[in-house]
Amino acid sequence: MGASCSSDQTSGSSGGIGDVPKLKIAVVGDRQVGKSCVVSRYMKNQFSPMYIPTKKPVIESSVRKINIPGHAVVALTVWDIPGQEDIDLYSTYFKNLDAAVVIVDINDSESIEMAPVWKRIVVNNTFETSPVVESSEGGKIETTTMEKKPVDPETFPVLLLGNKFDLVEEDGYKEKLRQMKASEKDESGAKTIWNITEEDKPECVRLMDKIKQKANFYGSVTASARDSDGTVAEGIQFLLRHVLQTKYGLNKWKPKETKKVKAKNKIEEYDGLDMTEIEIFDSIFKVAEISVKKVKMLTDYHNKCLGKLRESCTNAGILGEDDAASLEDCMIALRRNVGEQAKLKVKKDDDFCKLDVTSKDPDFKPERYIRILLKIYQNEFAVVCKAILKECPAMISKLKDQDAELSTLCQSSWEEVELSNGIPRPKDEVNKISDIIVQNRARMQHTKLESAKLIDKVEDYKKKIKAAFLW
Ligand SMILES: Nc1nc2c(ncn2[C@@H]2O[C@H](COP(=O)(O)OP(=O)(O)OP(=O)(O)O)[C@@H](O)[C@H]2O)c(=O)[nH]1
Ligand SMILES: [Mg+2]
Repeated sequence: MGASCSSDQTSGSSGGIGDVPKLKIAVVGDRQVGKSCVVSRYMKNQFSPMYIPTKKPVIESSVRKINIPGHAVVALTVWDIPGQEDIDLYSTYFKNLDAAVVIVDINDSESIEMAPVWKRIVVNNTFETSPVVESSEGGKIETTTMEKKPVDPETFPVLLLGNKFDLVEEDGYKEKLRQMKASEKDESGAKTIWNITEEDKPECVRLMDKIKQKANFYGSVTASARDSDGTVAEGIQFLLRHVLQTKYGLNKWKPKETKKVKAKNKIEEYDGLDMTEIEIFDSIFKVAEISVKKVKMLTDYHNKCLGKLRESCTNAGILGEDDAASLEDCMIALRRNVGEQAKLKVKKDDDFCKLDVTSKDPDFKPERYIRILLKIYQNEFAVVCKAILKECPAMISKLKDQDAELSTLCQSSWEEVELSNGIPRPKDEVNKISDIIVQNRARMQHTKLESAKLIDKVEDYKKKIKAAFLW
Protein backbone atom coordinates (compact mmCIF):
# COMPACT_ATOMS: atom_id res chain seq x y z
CA MET A 1 0.00 0.00 0.00
CA GLY A 2 0.96 3.65 -0.25
CA ALA A 3 2.79 6.06 1.99
CA SER A 4 1.52 7.29 5.34
CA CYS A 5 -0.90 10.19 5.52
CA SER A 6 1.70 12.66 6.69
CA SER A 7 2.95 13.57 3.23
CA ASP A 8 1.51 16.70 1.67
CA GLN A 9 0.56 16.23 -1.95
CA THR A 10 -0.10 19.57 -3.53
CA SER A 11 -1.66 19.94 -6.92
CA GLY A 12 -0.54 22.07 -9.81
CA SER A 13 1.67 21.70 -12.77
CA SER A 14 4.92 22.78 -11.21
CA GLY A 15 7.49 20.39 -9.80
CA GLY A 16 7.26 16.65 -10.05
CA ILE A 17 7.73 14.92 -13.34
CA GLY A 18 8.57 17.64 -15.83
CA ASP A 19 5.53 19.33 -17.31
CA VAL A 20 3.14 16.64 -16.11
CA PRO A 21 0.16 17.98 -14.13
CA LYS A 22 -0.19 16.62 -10.62
CA LEU A 23 -3.72 15.67 -9.64
CA LYS A 24 -4.91 14.78 -6.18
CA ILE A 25 -8.23 13.04 -5.64
CA ALA A 26 -9.90 11.61 -2.54
CA VAL A 27 -12.18 8.62 -2.29
CA VAL A 28 -14.80 8.80 0.48
CA GLY A 29 -17.95 6.98 1.54
CA ASP A 30 -19.46 4.72 4.20
CA ARG A 31 -17.55 1.78 5.61
CA GLN A 32 -17.39 -1.35 3.51
CA VAL A 33 -18.80 0.17 0.31
CA GLY A 34 -15.59 -0.83 -1.46
CA LYS A 35 -13.46 2.34 -1.49
CA SER A 36 -10.15 0.51 -1.04
CA CYS A 37 -11.16 -2.06 -3.65
CA VAL A 38 -12.04 0.68 -6.16
CA VAL A 39 -8.65 2.35 -5.57
CA SER A 40 -6.89 -0.99 -5.87
CA ARG A 41 -8.73 -1.84 -9.10
CA TYR A 42 -7.90 1.54 -10.64
CA MET A 43 -4.30 1.82 -9.52
CA LYS A 44 -3.16 -1.82 -9.62
CA ASN A 45 -5.93 -3.70 -11.42
CA GLN A 46 -6.28 -5.97 -8.40
CA PHE A 47 -9.20 -7.10 -6.24
CA SER A 48 -9.42 -8.91 -2.94
CA PRO A 49 -12.68 -10.37 -1.62
CA MET A 50 -11.42 -9.99 1.96
CA TYR A 51 -12.59 -7.04 4.00
CA ILE A 52 -9.78 -5.30 5.85
CA PRO A 53 -11.07 -2.00 7.29
CA THR A 54 -8.86 0.95 6.42
CA LYS A 55 -7.57 2.45 9.66
CA LYS A 56 -5.90 5.61 8.38
CA PRO A 57 -5.78 7.26 4.94
CA VAL A 58 -3.78 5.36 2.39
CA ILE A 59 -2.09 7.33 -0.37
CA GLU A 60 -1.52 5.69 -3.73
CA SER A 61 0.45 7.43 -6.46
CA SER A 62 1.13 6.60 -10.06
CA VAL A 63 1.70 8.21 -13.42
CA ARG A 64 -1.33 7.62 -15.64
CA LYS A 65 -2.46 8.38 -19.13
CA ILE A 66 -5.82 10.07 -19.35
CA ASN A 67 -7.75 9.91 -22.58
CA ILE A 68 -8.64 13.48 -23.24
CA PRO A 69 -8.60 13.98 -27.02
CA GLY A 70 -4.99 13.03 -27.59
CA HIS A 71 -3.53 11.76 -24.35
CA ALA A 72 -2.49 13.51 -21.19
CA VAL A 73 -0.01 12.06 -18.78
CA VAL A 74 -0.73 12.97 -15.18
CA ALA A 75 0.96 12.23 -11.89
CA LEU A 76 -2.03 11.06 -9.90
CA THR A 77 -2.34 10.73 -6.15
CA VAL A 78 -5.39 9.01 -4.71
CA TRP A 79 -6.27 9.34 -1.03
CA ASP A 80 -8.30 6.39 0.23
CA ILE A 81 -10.09 7.75 3.31
CA PRO A 82 -11.39 5.31 5.95
CA GLY A 83 -15.19 5.13 6.21
CA GLN A 84 -14.89 5.78 9.91
CA GLU A 85 -12.64 8.75 10.44
CA ASP A 86 -12.41 11.73 12.79
CA ILE A 87 -14.20 14.58 10.97
CA ASP A 88 -11.66 17.17 12.23
CA LEU A 89 -8.95 15.51 10.15
CA TYR A 90 -10.65 15.93 6.76
CA SER A 91 -9.38 19.48 6.18
CA THR A 92 -5.82 18.15 6.51
CA TYR A 93 -6.43 15.42 3.96
CA PHE A 94 -8.31 17.58 1.45
CA LYS A 95 -5.77 20.40 1.12
CA ASN A 96 -5.40 21.23 -2.60
CA LEU A 97 -7.70 18.44 -3.65
CA ASP A 98 -8.61 18.52 -7.36
CA ALA A 99 -11.66 16.27 -7.25
CA ALA A 100 -13.35 13.59 -5.15
CA VAL A 101 -15.23 10.35 -5.61
CA VAL A 102 -18.09 9.48 -3.27
CA ILE A 103 -18.49 5.73 -3.31
CA VAL A 104 -21.74 4.03 -2.41
CA ASP A 105 -22.79 0.40 -2.40
CA ILE A 106 -25.38 0.36 -5.18
CA ASN A 107 -27.22 -2.52 -3.48
CA ASP A 108 -27.61 -0.58 -0.24
CA SER A 109 -30.09 2.32 -0.48
CA GLU A 110 -28.97 3.71 2.88
CA SER A 111 -25.45 4.12 1.57
CA ILE A 112 -26.81 5.87 -1.56
CA GLU A 113 -28.86 8.24 0.63
CA MET A 114 -25.66 9.15 2.48
CA ALA A 115 -23.91 10.36 -0.69
CA PRO A 116 -24.97 14.07 -0.33
CA VAL A 117 -23.61 14.08 3.23
CA TRP A 118 -20.26 12.82 1.98
CA LYS A 119 -20.24 15.41 -0.78
CA ARG A 120 -20.88 18.17 1.75
CA ILE A 121 -18.04 16.87 3.96
CA VAL A 122 -15.71 17.05 0.97
CA VAL A 123 -16.61 20.56 -0.22
CA ASN A 124 -16.74 22.01 3.30
CA ASN A 125 -13.26 20.74 4.10
CA THR A 126 -11.47 21.29 0.80
CA PHE A 127 -9.42 24.42 0.26
CA GLU A 128 -6.68 25.65 -2.00
CA THR A 129 -3.51 27.18 -0.64
CA SER A 130 -1.43 29.84 -2.34
CA PRO A 131 1.59 31.81 -1.10
CA VAL A 132 1.05 35.50 -0.23
CA VAL A 133 4.06 37.80 0.19
CA GLU A 134 3.61 40.58 2.78
CA SER A 135 5.98 43.50 3.34
CA SER A 136 6.66 44.89 6.81
CA GLU A 137 6.67 48.63 7.56
CA GLY A 138 9.09 50.37 5.23
CA GLY A 139 9.01 47.34 2.95
CA LYS A 140 12.33 46.02 4.22
CA ILE A 141 11.26 42.59 5.40
CA GLU A 142 9.08 40.31 3.33
CA THR A 143 7.22 37.38 4.84
CA THR A 144 5.38 34.66 2.97
CA THR A 145 2.20 33.18 4.38
CA MET A 146 -0.09 30.56 2.88
CA GLU A 147 -3.55 31.84 2.02
CA LYS A 148 -6.37 29.32 2.31
CA LYS A 149 -9.23 29.61 -0.14
CA PRO A 150 -12.32 27.41 0.15
CA VAL A 151 -13.50 25.71 -3.05
CA ASP A 152 -16.75 26.61 -4.77
CA PRO A 153 -19.28 23.99 -3.61
CA GLU A 154 -21.27 24.45 -6.83
CA THR A 155 -18.44 23.67 -9.23
CA PHE A 156 -16.04 21.47 -7.25
CA PRO A 157 -16.09 18.14 -9.16
CA VAL A 158 -17.40 15.21 -7.13
CA LEU A 159 -18.32 11.94 -8.82
CA LEU A 160 -20.92 9.57 -7.44
CA LEU A 161 -19.76 5.99 -8.01
CA GLY A 162 -22.19 3.14 -7.34
CA ASN A 163 -19.93 0.18 -6.60
CA LYS A 164 -20.67 -3.58 -6.46
CA PHE A 165 -22.72 -3.41 -9.63
CA ASP A 166 -21.88 -7.07 -10.17
CA LEU A 167 -24.33 -7.86 -7.36
CA VAL A 168 -27.27 -6.06 -9.02
CA GLU A 169 -29.72 -8.72 -10.04
CA GLU A 170 -31.60 -7.20 -12.97
CA ASP A 171 -29.80 -9.15 -15.63
CA GLY A 172 -31.84 -7.75 -18.51
CA TYR A 173 -30.83 -4.26 -17.53
CA LYS A 174 -27.19 -5.19 -17.23
CA GLU A 175 -27.22 -6.77 -20.65
CA LYS A 176 -28.77 -3.62 -22.15
CA LEU A 177 -26.21 -1.48 -20.39
CA ARG A 178 -23.39 -3.62 -21.68
CA GLN A 179 -24.65 -3.34 -25.25
CA MET A 180 -25.00 0.41 -24.87
CA LYS A 181 -21.49 0.77 -23.57
CA ALA A 182 -20.14 -1.34 -26.38
CA SER A 183 -21.76 0.90 -28.97
CA GLU A 184 -21.08 4.14 -27.15
CA LYS A 185 -19.06 6.63 -29.15
CA ASP A 186 -19.69 9.88 -27.27
CA GLU A 187 -16.50 11.58 -26.01
CA SER A 188 -18.29 12.63 -22.82
CA GLY A 189 -18.17 8.96 -21.83
CA ALA A 190 -19.90 8.12 -18.59
CA LYS A 191 -22.65 10.71 -19.01
CA THR A 192 -24.33 8.71 -21.71
CA ILE A 193 -24.10 5.40 -19.91
CA TRP A 194 -27.54 5.75 -18.37
CA ASN A 195 -29.18 7.16 -21.43
CA ILE A 196 -31.90 4.50 -21.45
CA THR A 197 -35.57 4.71 -20.56
CA GLU A 198 -36.57 5.21 -16.92
CA GLU A 199 -38.50 1.92 -16.79
CA ASP A 200 -35.40 0.01 -17.88
CA LYS A 201 -33.42 1.18 -14.90
CA PRO A 202 -33.35 -0.82 -11.69
CA GLU A 203 -34.54 0.91 -8.54
CA CYS A 204 -31.03 1.54 -7.20
CA VAL A 205 -29.93 3.28 -10.42
CA ARG A 206 -33.00 5.54 -10.35
CA LEU A 207 -32.15 6.47 -6.77
CA MET A 208 -28.57 7.28 -7.84
CA ASP A 209 -29.94 9.53 -10.62
CA LYS A 210 -32.15 11.35 -8.15
CA ILE A 211 -29.31 11.90 -5.67
CA LYS A 212 -26.99 13.05 -8.42
CA GLN A 213 -29.45 15.74 -9.50
CA LYS A 214 -30.39 16.80 -5.99
CA ALA A 215 -26.87 17.09 -4.62
CA ASN A 216 -25.36 18.38 -7.88
CA PHE A 217 -22.75 15.67 -8.37
CA TYR A 218 -20.60 16.15 -11.46
CA GLY A 219 -21.64 12.72 -12.68
CA SER A 220 -22.78 9.32 -11.52
CA VAL A 221 -21.62 5.93 -12.72
CA THR A 222 -22.12 2.30 -11.84
CA ALA A 223 -19.04 0.16 -11.47
CA SER A 224 -17.69 -3.06 -10.10
CA ALA A 225 -14.34 -3.18 -8.35
CA ARG A 226 -14.64 -6.98 -8.37
CA ASP A 227 -14.86 -7.33 -12.16
CA SER A 228 -12.05 -6.20 -14.37
CA ASP A 229 -14.58 -4.89 -16.88
CA GLY A 230 -13.14 -1.38 -17.07
CA THR A 231 -16.07 0.28 -15.29
CA VAL A 232 -13.96 1.65 -12.43
CA ALA A 233 -11.35 3.08 -14.81
CA GLU A 234 -14.08 4.55 -17.04
CA GLY A 235 -15.71 6.35 -14.12
CA ILE A 236 -12.49 7.75 -12.65
CA GLN A 237 -11.08 8.76 -16.04
CA PHE A 238 -14.36 10.56 -16.74
CA LEU A 239 -13.77 12.68 -13.64
CA LEU A 240 -10.06 13.25 -14.31
CA ARG A 241 -10.76 14.29 -17.90
CA HIS A 242 -13.11 16.94 -16.56
CA VAL A 243 -10.46 18.25 -14.12
CA LEU A 244 -7.84 18.39 -16.87
CA GLN A 245 -10.19 20.19 -19.20
CA THR A 246 -11.47 22.77 -16.73
CA LYS A 247 -8.41 23.36 -14.57
CA TYR A 248 -5.60 22.96 -17.04
CA GLY A 249 -7.24 23.65 -20.38
CA LEU A 250 -8.19 20.98 -22.86
CA ASN A 251 -5.36 19.43 -24.87
CA LYS A 252 -2.67 21.39 -23.04
CA TRP A 253 -0.68 18.24 -22.40
CA LYS A 254 -1.42 16.68 -25.73
CA PRO A 255 1.76 14.90 -26.79
CA LYS A 256 3.60 16.24 -29.77
CA GLU A 257 1.92 15.19 -32.97
CA THR A 258 3.99 12.51 -34.57
CA LYS A 259 3.73 13.15 -38.26
CA LYS A 260 2.51 10.17 -40.18
CA VAL A 261 4.98 9.95 -43.02
CA LYS A 262 4.46 7.35 -45.67
CA ALA A 263 7.13 4.62 -45.44
CA LYS A 264 8.22 5.51 -48.96
CA ASN A 265 9.04 9.10 -47.95
CA LYS A 266 10.39 8.15 -44.58
CA ILE A 267 13.23 6.13 -46.04
CA GLU A 268 14.42 9.32 -47.77
CA GLU A 269 15.24 10.78 -44.36
CA TYR A 270 18.24 8.47 -44.03
CA ASP A 271 21.67 9.14 -45.49
CA GLY A 272 22.26 7.25 -48.70
CA LEU A 273 25.46 6.33 -50.52
CA ASP A 274 27.60 8.84 -52.41
CA MET A 275 27.55 8.47 -56.17
CA THR A 276 30.59 8.25 -58.43
CA GLU A 277 28.86 9.62 -61.57
CA ILE A 278 30.09 6.50 -63.38
CA GLU A 279 27.04 4.57 -64.53
CA ILE A 280 28.31 0.98 -64.14
CA PHE A 281 29.17 1.63 -60.45
CA ASP A 282 26.25 3.93 -59.61
CA SER A 283 23.65 1.50 -60.97
CA ILE A 284 24.77 -0.97 -58.27
CA PHE A 285 25.07 1.70 -55.55
CA LYS A 286 21.54 2.99 -56.26
CA VAL A 287 20.05 -0.43 -55.58
CA ALA A 288 22.34 -1.08 -52.57
CA GLU A 289 21.37 2.32 -51.14
CA ILE A 290 17.78 1.12 -50.65
CA SER A 291 19.04 -1.65 -48.32
CA VAL A 292 21.41 0.73 -46.48
CA LYS A 293 18.56 3.16 -45.73
CA LYS A 294 16.04 0.47 -44.95
CA VAL A 295 18.22 -1.28 -42.37
CA LYS A 296 18.86 2.06 -40.65
CA MET A 297 15.16 2.78 -40.62
CA LEU A 298 14.30 -0.67 -39.23
CA THR A 299 16.97 -0.28 -36.51
CA ASP A 300 15.61 3.14 -35.50
CA TYR A 301 11.97 2.18 -35.72
CA HIS A 302 12.43 -1.02 -33.77
CA ASN A 303 14.22 0.90 -30.96
CA LYS A 304 11.41 3.46 -30.92
CA CYS A 305 8.67 0.81 -30.76
CA LEU A 306 10.37 -1.07 -27.92
CA GLY A 307 10.90 2.21 -26.04
CA LYS A 308 7.26 3.19 -26.55
CA LEU A 309 6.03 -0.18 -25.31
CA ARG A 310 8.16 0.08 -22.15
CA GLU A 311 7.20 3.71 -21.53
CA SER A 312 3.50 3.02 -22.08
CA CYS A 313 3.59 0.09 -19.62
CA THR A 314 5.18 2.42 -17.05
CA ASN A 315 2.68 5.22 -17.75
CA ALA A 316 -0.20 2.79 -17.40
CA GLY A 317 1.12 1.94 -13.95
CA ILE A 318 1.79 -1.76 -14.61
CA LEU A 319 5.57 -1.35 -14.44
CA GLY A 320 7.44 0.52 -11.71
CA GLU A 321 8.79 3.92 -12.73
CA ASP A 322 12.36 3.11 -11.70
CA ASP A 323 12.46 -0.21 -13.52
CA ALA A 324 14.94 -0.54 -16.32
CA ALA A 325 12.21 -2.62 -17.85
CA SER A 326 13.03 -5.38 -20.29
CA LEU A 327 10.68 -6.74 -22.93
CA GLU A 328 10.12 -9.73 -20.64
CA ASP A 329 9.04 -7.38 -17.81
CA CYS A 330 6.50 -5.77 -20.14
CA MET A 331 5.12 -9.18 -21.14
CA ILE A 332 4.85 -10.35 -17.52
CA ALA A 333 3.17 -7.08 -16.50
CA LEU A 334 0.66 -7.38 -19.36
CA ARG A 335 -0.05 -10.98 -18.46
CA ARG A 336 -0.66 -10.09 -14.82
CA ASN A 337 -2.94 -7.17 -15.64
CA VAL A 338 -5.04 -8.55 -18.45
CA GLY A 339 -7.91 -9.22 -16.03
CA GLU A 340 -8.91 -11.92 -13.61
CA GLN A 341 -11.38 -13.63 -15.94
CA ALA A 342 -8.96 -13.75 -18.81
CA LYS A 343 -5.63 -15.18 -19.88
CA LEU A 344 -3.03 -13.67 -22.13
CA LYS A 345 -1.48 -16.23 -24.42
CA VAL A 346 1.35 -16.11 -26.89
CA LYS A 347 0.73 -17.51 -30.36
CA LYS A 348 2.77 -17.92 -33.52
CA ASP A 349 2.17 -15.15 -36.03
CA ASP A 350 4.13 -15.45 -39.28
CA ASP A 351 7.62 -15.89 -37.92
CA PHE A 352 7.03 -13.81 -34.80
CA CYS A 353 4.64 -13.91 -31.80
CA LYS A 354 1.25 -12.35 -31.26
CA LEU A 355 -0.56 -11.92 -27.95
CA ASP A 356 -4.09 -13.28 -27.62
CA VAL A 357 -6.60 -12.58 -24.86
CA THR A 358 -8.79 -15.56 -24.07
CA SER A 359 -11.66 -15.72 -21.58
CA LYS A 360 -14.52 -18.05 -20.73
CA ASP A 361 -16.76 -14.98 -20.65
CA PRO A 362 -17.64 -14.25 -24.31
CA ASP A 363 -18.29 -10.57 -23.44
CA PHE A 364 -14.96 -10.07 -21.73
CA LYS A 365 -13.01 -7.08 -22.90
CA PRO A 366 -9.72 -6.07 -21.23
CA GLU A 367 -9.59 -2.61 -19.70
CA ARG A 368 -8.97 0.18 -22.17
CA TYR A 369 -5.36 0.78 -21.13
CA ILE A 370 -4.55 -2.92 -21.62
CA ARG A 371 -6.19 -2.80 -25.04
CA ILE A 372 -4.01 0.20 -25.93
CA LEU A 373 -0.85 -1.57 -24.71
CA LEU A 374 -1.73 -4.69 -26.70
CA LYS A 375 -2.27 -2.51 -29.76
CA ILE A 376 1.16 -0.91 -29.32
CA TYR A 377 2.68 -4.39 -29.10
CA GLN A 378 0.72 -5.86 -32.02
CA ASN A 379 0.52 -2.94 -34.44
CA GLU A 380 3.92 -1.41 -33.84
CA PHE A 381 6.49 -3.60 -32.08
CA ALA A 382 5.46 -6.95 -33.60
CA VAL A 383 5.04 -5.36 -37.04
CA VAL A 384 8.60 -4.05 -37.11
CA CYS A 385 9.96 -7.37 -35.77
CA LYS A 386 8.14 -9.25 -38.51
CA ALA A 387 9.48 -6.82 -41.12
CA ILE A 388 13.03 -7.41 -39.86
CA LEU A 389 12.66 -11.18 -40.12
CA LYS A 390 11.13 -10.92 -43.57
CA GLU A 391 13.38 -8.31 -45.16
CA CYS A 392 16.81 -8.54 -43.54
CA PRO A 393 17.86 -12.02 -44.79
CA ALA A 394 17.06 -11.01 -48.37
CA MET A 395 18.96 -7.74 -47.97
CA ILE A 396 22.03 -9.56 -46.61
CA SER A 397 22.08 -11.85 -49.61
CA LYS A 398 21.57 -8.97 -52.09
CA LEU A 399 24.34 -6.90 -50.51
CA LYS A 400 26.68 -9.87 -50.74
CA ASP A 401 25.98 -10.30 -54.46
CA GLN A 402 26.31 -6.56 -55.09
CA ASP A 403 29.71 -6.48 -53.35
CA ALA A 404 30.92 -9.41 -55.45
CA GLU A 405 29.80 -7.54 -58.58
CA LEU A 406 31.66 -4.38 -57.43
CA SER A 407 34.77 -6.40 -56.74
CA THR A 408 34.70 -7.77 -60.30
CA LEU A 409 34.08 -4.31 -61.75
CA CYS A 410 37.06 -2.89 -59.87
CA GLN A 411 39.26 -5.51 -61.52
CA SER A 412 37.78 -5.66 -65.01
CA SER A 413 36.49 -2.14 -65.68
CA TRP A 414 38.85 0.18 -63.81
CA GLU A 415 39.49 2.06 -67.07
CA GLU A 416 35.97 3.50 -66.74
CA VAL A 417 37.38 5.30 -63.67
CA GLU A 418 40.67 6.29 -65.18
CA LEU A 419 39.30 7.51 -68.52
CA SER A 420 36.42 9.82 -69.28
CA ASN A 421 35.31 9.62 -72.94
CA GLY A 422 38.78 8.21 -73.71
CA ILE A 423 40.55 11.14 -72.00
CA PRO A 424 42.50 10.41 -68.75
CA ARG A 425 40.84 11.87 -65.67
CA PRO A 426 42.90 14.12 -63.36
CA LYS A 427 44.57 12.06 -60.62
CA ASP A 428 42.73 13.72 -57.72
CA GLU A 429 39.39 12.96 -59.43
CA VAL A 430 40.35 9.30 -59.82
CA ASN A 431 41.37 9.22 -56.14
CA LYS A 432 38.05 10.77 -55.13
CA ILE A 433 36.04 8.18 -57.11
CA SER A 434 38.18 5.42 -55.70
CA ASP A 435 37.48 6.70 -52.14
CA ILE A 436 33.72 6.79 -52.80
CA ILE A 437 33.78 3.18 -54.02
CA VAL A 438 35.77 2.03 -50.97
CA GLN A 439 33.51 3.94 -48.55
CA ASN A 440 30.31 2.69 -50.14
CA ARG A 441 31.51 -0.91 -50.04
CA ALA A 442 32.40 -0.44 -46.36
CA ARG A 443 28.92 0.94 -45.66
CA MET A 444 27.32 -1.96 -47.49
CA GLN A 445 29.42 -4.38 -45.43
CA HIS A 446 28.36 -2.56 -42.24
CA THR A 447 24.69 -2.76 -43.30
CA LYS A 448 25.06 -6.52 -43.74
CA LEU A 449 26.41 -6.85 -40.18
CA GLU A 450 23.65 -4.58 -38.80
CA SER A 451 20.98 -6.68 -40.55
CA ALA A 452 22.41 -9.86 -39.04
CA LYS A 453 22.42 -8.20 -35.59
CA LEU A 454 18.78 -7.14 -36.02
CA ILE A 455 17.76 -10.68 -36.94
CA ASP A 456 19.58 -12.02 -33.84
CA LYS A 457 17.83 -9.45 -31.67
CA VAL A 458 14.38 -10.38 -32.93
CA GLU A 459 15.14 -14.09 -32.51
CA ASP A 460 16.14 -13.27 -28.94
CA TYR A 461 12.86 -11.31 -28.39
CA LYS A 462 10.96 -14.39 -29.52
CA LYS A 463 12.72 -16.49 -26.87
CA LYS A 464 12.12 -13.84 -24.21
CA ILE A 465 8.44 -13.47 -25.02
CA LYS A 466 7.96 -17.25 -24.92
CA ALA A 467 9.90 -17.44 -21.63
CA ALA A 468 7.60 -14.82 -20.07
CA PHE A 469 4.64 -17.10 -20.83
CA LEU A 470 6.20 -20.37 -19.71
CA TRP A 471 4.98 -20.41 -16.12
N1 LIG B 1 -19.09 -8.21 -5.01
C1 LIG B 1 -18.33 -7.16 -4.81
N2 LIG B 1 -17.69 -6.99 -3.64
C2 LIG B 1 -16.91 -5.89 -3.47
C3 LIG B 1 -16.76 -4.94 -4.49
N3 LIG B 1 -15.95 -3.97 -4.03
C4 LIG B 1 -15.60 -4.31 -2.78
N4 LIG B 1 -16.19 -5.46 -2.42
C5 LIG B 1 -16.07 -6.15 -1.14
O1 LIG B 1 -16.60 -5.29 -0.14
C6 LIG B 1 -15.84 -5.39 1.06
C7 LIG B 1 -15.38 -4.03 1.51
O2 LIG B 1 -14.45 -3.51 0.62
P1 LIG B 1 -13.38 -2.36 1.02
O3 LIG B 1 -12.82 -1.85 -0.24
O4 LIG B 1 -12.43 -2.85 2.02
O5 LIG B 1 -14.35 -1.28 1.69
P2 LIG B 1 -13.99 0.19 2.21
O6 LIG B 1 -15.06 1.07 1.70
O7 LIG B 1 -12.61 0.54 1.86
O8 LIG B 1 -14.15 0.03 3.76
P3 LIG B 1 -13.45 0.91 4.92
O9 LIG B 1 -11.99 0.89 4.66
O10 LIG B 1 -13.79 0.21 6.19
O11 LIG B 1 -14.02 2.26 4.87
C8 LIG B 1 -14.70 -6.34 0.78
O12 LIG B 1 -15.04 -7.63 1.26
C9 LIG B 1 -14.62 -6.35 -0.74
O13 LIG B 1 -14.13 -7.55 -1.23
C10 LIG B 1 -17.43 -5.15 -5.74
O14 LIG B 1 -17.39 -4.38 -6.69
N5 LIG B 1 -18.21 -6.26 -5.84
MG1 LIG C 1 -10.94 0.82 2.96
